Amino acid sequence: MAKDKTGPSKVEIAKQKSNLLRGTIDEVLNDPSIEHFEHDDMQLLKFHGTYEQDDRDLRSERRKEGLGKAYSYMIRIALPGGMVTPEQYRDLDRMADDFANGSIRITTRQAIQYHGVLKGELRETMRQINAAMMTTLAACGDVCRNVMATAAPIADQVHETIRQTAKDIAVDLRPATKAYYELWVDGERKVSTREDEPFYKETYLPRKYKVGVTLQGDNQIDVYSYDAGLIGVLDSDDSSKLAGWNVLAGGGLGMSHGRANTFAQIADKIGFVAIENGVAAVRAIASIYRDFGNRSDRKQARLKYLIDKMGVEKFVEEFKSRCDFEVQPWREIPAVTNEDWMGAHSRGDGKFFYGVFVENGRIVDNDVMKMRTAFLKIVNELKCDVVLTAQQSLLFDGLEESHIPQVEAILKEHNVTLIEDISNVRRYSMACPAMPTCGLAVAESERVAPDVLTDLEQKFNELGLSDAQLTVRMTGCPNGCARPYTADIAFVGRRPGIYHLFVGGRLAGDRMADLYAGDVKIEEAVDVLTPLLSKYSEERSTNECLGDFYRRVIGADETRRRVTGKEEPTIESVEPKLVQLGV
Ligand code: SRM
Ligand code: SF4
Repeated sequence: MAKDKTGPSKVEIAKQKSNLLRGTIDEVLNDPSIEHFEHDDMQLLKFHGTYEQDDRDLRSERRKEGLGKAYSYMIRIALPGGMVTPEQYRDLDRMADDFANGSIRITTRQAIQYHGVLKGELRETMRQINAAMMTTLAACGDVCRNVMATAAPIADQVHETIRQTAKDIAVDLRPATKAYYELWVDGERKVSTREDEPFYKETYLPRKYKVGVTLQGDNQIDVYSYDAGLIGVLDSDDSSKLAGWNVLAGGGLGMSHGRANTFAQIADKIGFVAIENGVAAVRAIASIYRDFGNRSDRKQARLKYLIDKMGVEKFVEEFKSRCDFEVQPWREIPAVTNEDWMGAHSRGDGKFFYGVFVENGRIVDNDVMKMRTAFLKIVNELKCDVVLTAQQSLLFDGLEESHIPQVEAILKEHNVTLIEDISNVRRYSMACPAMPTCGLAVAESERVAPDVLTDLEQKFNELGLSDAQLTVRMTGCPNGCARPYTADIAFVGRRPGIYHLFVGGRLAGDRMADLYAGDVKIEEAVDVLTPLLSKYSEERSTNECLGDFYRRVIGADETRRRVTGKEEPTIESVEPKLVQLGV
């Protein structure tokens, strides 16, 4: 029988009967004979910041041996603006060994993930994370997720306002249920109290709600990709001050292969509000989403689908009706650039910060490079703060100028590559975790991306393109976790070893890429891209990035805002594009 898309989805029902996110999590945690959680609790666990996963490398072997899945848990720690104190970093490092698989993973949204935590240690891990003054509450689930902010720790009023606003939004939209503290922090107390969830109510939001805060011209966080965004607009009379926020809504990058009604989209321009109303604006957008979002079909539940259905004008009308402050028209702002803040920079107050590239966000020691040891040593010796970037890398903050050679010496001593020795192809790259932890992966990502980049690097060098700035991203499925659809080049997993290739986004993150070639074998991907890269090498204009070149030559839409799941070419469809390219 076809699924009824008019009634509440299974997840909605699970939320509704959960007693504000409690479900039977406590009972299952307390019973060591229960190996893993069932559907409803699994959904509720996400709101608490953890996902049940299993090691997909081991599945078939275990099946042959008559064994079930090898369950473990991914834990995500929400850190607004990616800000981490030295004490917290030390705890993060310690817990990676005590409870997880020895790696600390920086996410594309400035959070931290652990993988491989066992059920029996879940409660203690969460308790220790909270004892270290961090939280996993609302890092996942149908709520406002980790709030992003431009990572640049510049010491001025403008950046301070951005950081503070991200923190304020996180606090304002944090769930009120005490279930989290009862389950993970104060384990002795019996789970009994029933309290209100004044904003979210008992079914929370229809789906996840993502928010980012940044400054005009600075799109390091990819602000156009989220459900809601605030872009600080500088005062035209005094550029040391913010005049207010440009407000965005309805971005989102998840879609499903072959589903015509799913799409990845750049956010719409909603209006301009005063600085003191930024948090309320983000809340007002969330409230429209809460009240009108689709609660029957989770594939149609993100805010972008609601806005698409309502139309932007009607959405803005509804938004204004919920704001008890003035909403002015969107203000024109300068074009966006993207600074990744790698290497040494001045904060502007006599102190410095230093950015280190972390490939795919995975802070780990391996046979060649002892990155985790190096980072801990830097934090221990220099007692510096850490800021996680939206490119899965990190900045050591609050350094004296004299510390910079010390940071570099520690990095070198542990074989951590300095930014000047990293190619542009790799420097701006990202890949999602995919196999073996992600239950939704249909292809590899993080584990194959480094080798694909090596091949691309060779091609770029061969073609004299090593100076070109571009972003290359890879995901193991079309959900878009490494934001592939805004990249110059992206690989989006279709099935094992096979990827769709996208081209035509750019570092600025302000438009969508085109599907360039479908169903490409990973080992042939560089060859498929070569005609375009050759032409780019011969005909690019000064500082023209690959995405811009592609759009100019193909005559493609400069401001492309949407990619739909129905774009389903075969490998042959690359041919017409090459003809257009004159190849
Ligand atoms: Fe994501 C689901 C990892 C950023 C869109 N994402 C998942 C899950 C939890 C898989 C699952 O549901 O079982 C992945 C866990 C893998 C693992 O083993 O760790 C996962 N997503 C990630 C991270 C860790 C990727 C990374 O390389 O860092 C990022 C964590 C961010 C964070 O700290 O909160 C991550 N995910 C994103 C982004 C990018 C962003 O937000 O900047 C997107 C696209 C933007 C968006 O949301 O539209 C993204 N993730 C998704 C989706 C598709 C949602 C949709 O609208 O359809 C899913 C699937 C889902 O929710 O059903 C998903
Ligand atoms: Fe998993 Fe797909 Fe996200 Fe990669 S993009 S982490 S494969 S859900």
